[in-house]
Amino acid sequence: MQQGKIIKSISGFYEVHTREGITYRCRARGLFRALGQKPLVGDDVEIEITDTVSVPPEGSVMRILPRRNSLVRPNVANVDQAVLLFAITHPVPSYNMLDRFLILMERKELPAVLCFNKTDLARKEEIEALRETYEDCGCRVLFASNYQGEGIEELRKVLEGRTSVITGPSGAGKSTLINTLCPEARMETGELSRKIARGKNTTRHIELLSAGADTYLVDTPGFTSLFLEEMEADQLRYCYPEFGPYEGTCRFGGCVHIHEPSCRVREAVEAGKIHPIRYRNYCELYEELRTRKPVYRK
Ligand SMILES: Nc1nc2c(ncn2[C@@H]2O[C@H](COP(=O)(O)OP(=O)(O)OP(=O)(O)O)[C@@H](O)[C@H]2O)c(=O)[nH]1
Ligand SMILES: [Mg+2]
Ligand SMILES: [Zn+2]
Repeated sequence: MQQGKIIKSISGFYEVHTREGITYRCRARGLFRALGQKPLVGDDVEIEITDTVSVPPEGSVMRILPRRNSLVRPNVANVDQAVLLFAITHPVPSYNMLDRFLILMERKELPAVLCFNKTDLARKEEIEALRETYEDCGCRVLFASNYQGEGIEELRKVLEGRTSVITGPSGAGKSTLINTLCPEARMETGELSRKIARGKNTTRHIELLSAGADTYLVDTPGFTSLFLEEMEADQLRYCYPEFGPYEGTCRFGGCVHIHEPSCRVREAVEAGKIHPIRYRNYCELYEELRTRKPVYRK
């Protein structure tokens, strides 16, 4: 029996990558269906090797080890963190979208690393503006360039020994980054990738790419919009770690830091202790959540 990780699932077969770096083509043992279990990409599994001569070698998935978590989009198990990759420019990041992303990660309790790419195209002031806006956002902030290699070693350390989903808007450089970090990856980049992401990417296979021992990356198609689902407006404030020190100190209990008098959060914004862009996003998203039409489900 060998332990490995499911890195890909294609029409009834699972590709299982072992510690030795060998990928086995496996069938799941018939028992899973009876147990109501379905192996997922990212699952740690035990396999029995059945054929070492064929190319690729073959085996059977015998047991799924306990799952730590699983995401829906992308449908992957045992994800340790998300890397939110945004270009500093080309395309210019939307602050609003960036906050939505951080909020979603916070809600999923998935640790996030914020990485701004394309430092080679950016002016110093653009970099500093982003650094200042996000320095207290609760997650690590890195700057990188796929083209010049800046920040890539730092990123490698952050990714080492973990499974990370690389996410962010189209054109940020996610696939280029994965091609840089994973020797075997051949992700499509540039215009082509964008066309696919818009077209038939629904049939796209999710796969884990190996970036070293116990290190896996998942590429995702870029998104253009992001909705905050299933969230009450008055919960939003807990997704802004900068507000934390002031929470509970405002004049009114349950202060949502919008219009209430003697609000410590608003005072902190005015005193320059909370970044105004973050606060402005908070107000916009709060309004969006507050006025959202209820969703009726059948
Ligand atoms: N100047 C510069 N361009 C980059 C860098 N990284 C990627 N690019 C370019 O940016 C464009 C988009 O890169 P992709 O890797 O395809 O972006 P993506 O995030 O995978 O985009 P989608 O797949 O559409 O979501 C390509 O033309 C890349 O060559 C970088 O560090 N600097
Ligand atoms: Mg891509
Ligand atoms: Zn307040």
